[in-house]
Amino acid sequence: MTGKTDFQQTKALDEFLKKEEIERATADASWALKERLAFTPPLCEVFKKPYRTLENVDAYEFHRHPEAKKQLPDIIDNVAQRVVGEDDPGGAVIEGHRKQRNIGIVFSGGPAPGGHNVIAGLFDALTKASENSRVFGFLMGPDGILENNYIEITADIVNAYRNLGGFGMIKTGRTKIDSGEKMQKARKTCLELNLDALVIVGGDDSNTNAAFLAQELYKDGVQVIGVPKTIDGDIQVKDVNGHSICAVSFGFHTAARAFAHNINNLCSDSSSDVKYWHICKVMGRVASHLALEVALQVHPNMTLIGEELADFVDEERIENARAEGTIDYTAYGMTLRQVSRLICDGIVRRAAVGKNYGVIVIPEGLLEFINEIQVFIIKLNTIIADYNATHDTDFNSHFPTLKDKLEYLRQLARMSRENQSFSIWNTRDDDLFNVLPPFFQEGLLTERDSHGNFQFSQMETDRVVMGLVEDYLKRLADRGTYKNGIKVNSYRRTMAEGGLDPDFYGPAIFRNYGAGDDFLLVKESIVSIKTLKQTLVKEGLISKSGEIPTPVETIYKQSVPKFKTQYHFYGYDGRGNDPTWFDCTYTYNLGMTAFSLIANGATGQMAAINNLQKDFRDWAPIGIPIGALMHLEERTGKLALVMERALVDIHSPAFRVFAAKRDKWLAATPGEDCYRRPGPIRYSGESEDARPITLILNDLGGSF
Ligand code: FBP
Repeated sequence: MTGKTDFQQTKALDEFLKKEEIERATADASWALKERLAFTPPLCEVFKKPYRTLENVDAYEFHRHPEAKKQLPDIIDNVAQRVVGEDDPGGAVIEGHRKQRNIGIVFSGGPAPGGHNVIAGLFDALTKASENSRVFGFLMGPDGILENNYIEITADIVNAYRNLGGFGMIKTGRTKIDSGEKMQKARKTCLELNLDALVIVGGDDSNTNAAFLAQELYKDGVQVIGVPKTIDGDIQVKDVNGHSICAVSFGFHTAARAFAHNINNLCSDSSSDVKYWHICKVMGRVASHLALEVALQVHPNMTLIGEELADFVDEERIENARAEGTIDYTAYGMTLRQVSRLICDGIVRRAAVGKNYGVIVIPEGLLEFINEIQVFIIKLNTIIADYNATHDTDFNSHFPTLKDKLEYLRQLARMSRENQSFSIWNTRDDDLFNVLPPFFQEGLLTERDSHGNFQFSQMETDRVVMGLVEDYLKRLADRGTYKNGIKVNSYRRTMAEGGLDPDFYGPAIFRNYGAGDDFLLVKESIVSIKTLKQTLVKEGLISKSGEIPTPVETIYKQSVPKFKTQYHFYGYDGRGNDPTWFDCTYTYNLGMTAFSLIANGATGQMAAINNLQKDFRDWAPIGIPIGALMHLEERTGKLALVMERALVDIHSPAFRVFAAKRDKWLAATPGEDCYRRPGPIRYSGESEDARPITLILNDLGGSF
């Protein structure tokens, strides 16, 4: 009790809150924020000149898909165009720069660190060239274009978001402009706003959209430029001869560094507390680029790379089939069971040297690379898409519970039995599907995104895999092969403290006693107190009615591993992180590149920076023809023309280095783990992490 009235107390608090120190300590704008806003990313050389032209790069060759030629006739012959800095390029180019323009910009898909700097780069370049030009930011992603919902981007708005993560300035969305009706709505908005150009900042699907919009708006004279965004890092462009034109999309480096920093913290905790296996699911809808980069940054004990699992060939099965004169198609690609065995092997090996803890990185898109699951995904994609195309309600609203969905699938299976021409879901599929755990079934039946993609981020990939791991570890424990190694000194001390001779019991209890190893392994036949006693009796160390000596029982109990896990998901946090120096600089120059392409009349091009894998001095802004990157892919159950995604190349130097080092990083040997501290994200200053390690390694080339 203070003896003061409520009124007096409130007044005193009000006075207290007015103190300058309190205002400063609790202000929304932190020092870190102020510093970030004040940072100016360096410019590529070409942007230091007053004007820019475009120079065709004939050295980059592309294979243009016949379907793309048909659907994108006005932009398909575009070639790669390098941006060149000019002091005095002549009238037309100067005019092109100074022209007063209206440019629209939109974010599409998941946020990726650096997006605001694309806007800043575009805004700065545009308003410097012609101060009355205007930039319109479409709100909530492509929906903003369809609904003509936008804000005019001013210097104050840009200045409030420089070098900051997220897409907060204009938000984002996943709507795809994929129908004639939506195209017309988009066209209407562009014409109403009198847009000269539209910049679409997005992933493979959004850049696909950019190409189709460029085609649609070609005759209206509205230029459309794409910008390669996605933390997944799967926009990597090479020409037909393997020349790297765009090494990675923006946002990848920051997300990977954010995940790496946090996962390294887990490595510290795990190797201090020595009782948990930390299971880290890392984003990346399909490709495992983020998982690979995290592995190179942190050296966790195990990292799965989906692309490698898909490439696996079970030689033994092939041989057996060959002997029988048949082909075993199931021998290609790893099964979920085999993946779980691989993880178990690492866990068992580490336990044997006293390390019953560790960190495992599992890529979010792993299941895409597991054959058996892939078949389900494709079939269910088609079933859901067909349902949505022919009914007035969507699949998930009509069948809200798992029971309803399973019943619908059962009906389809019955139909296939009665009518041979209907075969998308047969009774064998139904039987196999019903063996899966309910949460996994639920995951496979979750709503697809608006592009018809399976939403791996909603799927508990890690739990699916680790469920099998836990089951198998139990079996290995029963077989006596999964044991904690006991340090020789610790064994000797425990026995001596109990007044027992270690050498008397050692050979009976351990399979490697006296072999000179640092860790002793209890015999495989000893899997319980009962079997321990049977062994001691058999070896004549105690009588049938005798008691197991307490120190021996203590040692046995220490050898029984308790497998305890903690699950973590690294995705949205890294996606929203403030960008690294690499991404701040990359994106600011991307915005400038987009303007240079527009000022020189380009359309249907993706703004990119060549040589990202090299030192900043070598970075070279470039326009890449999007139409030339298209191929046919299954989407919502049909073949569609889309920009090709890049998967992890398991023959690349980055992957080969990882594969060569992973056994060391498993650290299934006595001694310290090999964890690497990548440190927190920086946005200024040079460091070895100034660009992704994957890019550094791939640039070194090498054939092995
Ligand atoms: P983009 O390809 O749109 O950049 O998004 C990538 C991603 O972050 C994936 O890694 C992840 O699978 C997905 O978005 C998550 O999507 P959502 O935002 O719909 O949860």
